Amino acid sequence: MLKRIRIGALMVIMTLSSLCSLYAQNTPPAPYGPLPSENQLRWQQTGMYCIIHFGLNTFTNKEWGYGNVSPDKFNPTHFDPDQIVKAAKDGGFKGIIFVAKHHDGFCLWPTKATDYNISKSSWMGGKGDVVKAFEDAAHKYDMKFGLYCSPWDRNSKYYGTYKYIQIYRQQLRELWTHYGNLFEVWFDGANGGDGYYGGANVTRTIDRATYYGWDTTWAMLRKLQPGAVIFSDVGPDLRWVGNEQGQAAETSWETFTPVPVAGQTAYGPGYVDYAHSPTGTRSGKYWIPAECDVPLRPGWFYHEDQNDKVKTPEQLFNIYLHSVGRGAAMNLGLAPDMEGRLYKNDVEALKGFGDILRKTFAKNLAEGASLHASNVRGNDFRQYGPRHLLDDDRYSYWATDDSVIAPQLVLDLKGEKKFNIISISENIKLGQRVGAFAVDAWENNQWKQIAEATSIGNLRLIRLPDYVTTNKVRLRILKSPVCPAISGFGLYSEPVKYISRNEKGTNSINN
Ligand code: FUL
Repeated sequence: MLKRIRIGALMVIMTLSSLCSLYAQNTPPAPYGPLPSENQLRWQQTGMYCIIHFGLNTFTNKEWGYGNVSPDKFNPTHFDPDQIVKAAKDGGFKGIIFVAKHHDGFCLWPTKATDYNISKSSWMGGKGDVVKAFEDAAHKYDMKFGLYCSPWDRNSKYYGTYKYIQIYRQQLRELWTHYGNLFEVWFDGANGGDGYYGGANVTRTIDRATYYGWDTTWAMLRKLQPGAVIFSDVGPDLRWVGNEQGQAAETSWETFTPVPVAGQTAYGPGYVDYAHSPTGTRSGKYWIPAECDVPLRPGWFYHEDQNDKVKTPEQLFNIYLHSVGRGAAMNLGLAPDMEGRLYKNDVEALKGFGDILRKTFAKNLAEGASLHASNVRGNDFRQYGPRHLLDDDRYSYWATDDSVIAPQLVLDLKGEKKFNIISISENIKLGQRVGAFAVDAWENNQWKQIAEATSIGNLRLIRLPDYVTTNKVRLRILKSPVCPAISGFGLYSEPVKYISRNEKGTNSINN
C-alpha cells in the first residue's frame, strides 16, 4: 500500500515537473541587458533622416559663423522648403531635423529670447519663420520633424554666464512648445571658443561638465516633448558615432557605457572618450544606439565651390550599409543654397540613392523558403518558430530553449536565388543578444561559409564581395550568452548597374 502511494506521488511529481519544464520553455525568453525605450524603438524604425543647415552661413560661405553678421544677410530669393523635404523623401528618408540656431547664434524663428533672429531681417518684412516653414513641409510630406539648437552661441554677449543658460533654455522652450511633436532633439559637443559675443571679440571657454546643466534641460525636454529621443555625444537616448563620415564600426553595439576623457571624472556632450563611440560597448550599461551623421557635400552649409562634390548615390548606399546596416541610424546633412532650394546635383543624388534602396530591397529572395531550425523553444512553432523571420511583424521572432545558445537554421529557397546582401535582425525588445553569427550557402553539395559577423541588434546588412547563387542557405549563431531571438532574415540583390566598376571593367563591390 505504502509502496503504491509512493509510486503515485512520484508519478504526480514527474508529471508536474514535465509540465513545469514545458511551461518554462513556453514562456518568452528573459530579456538580456538594457532594453530600448518606446521612443528608441520608434526611432530605430525611422532609421534614416536628414539634418538641414540653412542660415546666415549659407549667405556668407562659412561653416561656423562668428556671430557678427547682420540678419539682413539672410535673404533667400526662392525659398522652397517643399522642394527640399520632397527631395529627402525621394531619397528614402523618413524625417528631417532642422538647425534652428547654429553656433553663430542666429535664430531662424522669431524668438523672444534674443534680437539676433529672423524677425530682424528684412526678408519677408521680418515676418518669416523658417522653423515653421520646415515643420509644415515635413507635415505635408509625412516626414518626422526634429530640431537642433546649438548650445554654443558666438553672438550672445552673455555666453559663459548663467544668464545665457536662461536665454538658451527660453529658446529651447519656445522650440519645444510651438513646433509640434518632435521625434528627435539634437545636441552637439562643439562648445566654447572665440566669437563676437556682443562685440567683445574674445575667446570664451566653459566648463563642459557643469556649465549647461544638461540634467535640468533634459528634464524640461522630457516634459515638453515626451516622444522625442535625445541625441548627443553620450545619449541619453542616442550617441554620436564619433565621426562625421556616417560610419558605425563593423562591430557596433546598441548598448554603450560612456567613459570620461582620461583624467576627468564626468562625461557629457563634448567631453567623453570618443574611442568607444563607433563600437559602443558589448553588454554596456545603457541602451544608447549610434546615429551616424554625414553631410551630402563636404560641408554642412552650402558652398558654391562644392557643387560638383556632392556624394554619389553609390557612396550614399555604402554609408547606408555602414550605418543603418550596422544597427545605427543615418543622418544625412542637406545644405540648401542661397535661393533657398537644394541644388540640382543634390536632388539627383538623393533620387539616385532612393532608387538603389527601392530596387535593392524590393524583394526578399528568402520569401517562400521552407525553414528548418535545429531547435524551437518548447517546440512551440506557432509562437517561436522560424517562420517569424519572414513575416511582416517586426518583433515576432524565432527563439530556442534557454539551453540552446548556438542553434542553426536552414532555409530551403525552393530553387536557385542570386543575391549579394544578407539582412538579419533581432527582436531588440528582448535586448541585444547575439554576439556572432555566420551564413553558409549550399555549393557543390556542401556548405560553404559566405559571411561571418558579430553584432546584429536592430538590423545587420552584409554586402558580400560577390553575388552568390544557391538554393539553400544556413544561418549559424556562433556566440550568444543567452538563447537568441531572431526576428528577421533577408536575401537581396543589388542591381548590377549600381555596383562600381574597377579599372579592369569587371564588377567589384566596394565594401
Ligand atoms: C557639429 C557642428 O559643429 C557642425 O557645424 C554641424 O552642425 C554638425 C552637424 O555638428 O557639431
